Amino acid sequence: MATADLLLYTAKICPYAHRAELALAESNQDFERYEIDLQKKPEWYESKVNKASKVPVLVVRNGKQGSDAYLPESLVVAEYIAEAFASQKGGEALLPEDPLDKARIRYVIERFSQLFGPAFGAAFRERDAAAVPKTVEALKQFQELLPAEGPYFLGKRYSLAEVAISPFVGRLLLYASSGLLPASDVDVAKVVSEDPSLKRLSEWWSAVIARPSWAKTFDEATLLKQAKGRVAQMEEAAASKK
Ligand SMILES: N[C@@H](CCC(=O)N[C@@H](CS)C(=O)NCC(=O)O)C(=O)O
Repeated sequence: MATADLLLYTAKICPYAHRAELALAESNQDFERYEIDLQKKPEWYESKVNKASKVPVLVVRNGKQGSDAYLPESLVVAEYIAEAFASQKGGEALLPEDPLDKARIRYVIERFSQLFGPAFGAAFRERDAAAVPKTVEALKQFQELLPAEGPYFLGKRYSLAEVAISPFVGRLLLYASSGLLPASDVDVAKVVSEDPSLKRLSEWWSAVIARPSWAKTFDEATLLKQAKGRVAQMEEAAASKK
């Protein structure tokens, strides 16, 4: 497919939606962006766009037989973008051809979710201070999957692994350095950037955020504004339960 008419339902706060935006940026695809306010979703969103009522959803307009295709689920969307627009307009092919490399990438993404997801969810959404150091422990374990020769999971080649994982690491570091995680003795941002035990992860991280796709998609000001609103709401809910 040479070009496509694409619409993305997305939200800056959402790391899953960020995966889709990164994949589009890396593939140099233009698209129309529709920001969904997750605190006040439009009433038509669930019935017209996604029965699961989540972002992201990529709409591929005028696809087969002239109809629009609605693709939910961030990894489905990111893989579609990777395959449909591989290395077009000078963009990076996000999925390797080799089946073994492809399988490795998928495993790394799955393992990251297993290790990092519960700790991050407990720290940010459940406001559990004890989970903050667990996010660092998760990153340490996860770091072991990075090859010695980097900077990326596939060595010199940026791939779907970075697309899928970096949105979560970015949010952890931003929230930690902006006081949006529960108070903890562990300074997450400092540990990740300075602690020798996370040297390899830090090298990976520096390479990811140096890419134009990161600057293009990581809107820190909007993200912080949305995240602050979300934290206020979660803390209010937690206080009313006490
Ligand atoms: N498994 C989904 C998860 C997407 C997801 O959880 N999105 C959240 C925002 S980060 C959402 O839209 N939640 C609905 C809501 O907040 O009402 C994916 O990978 O796309």
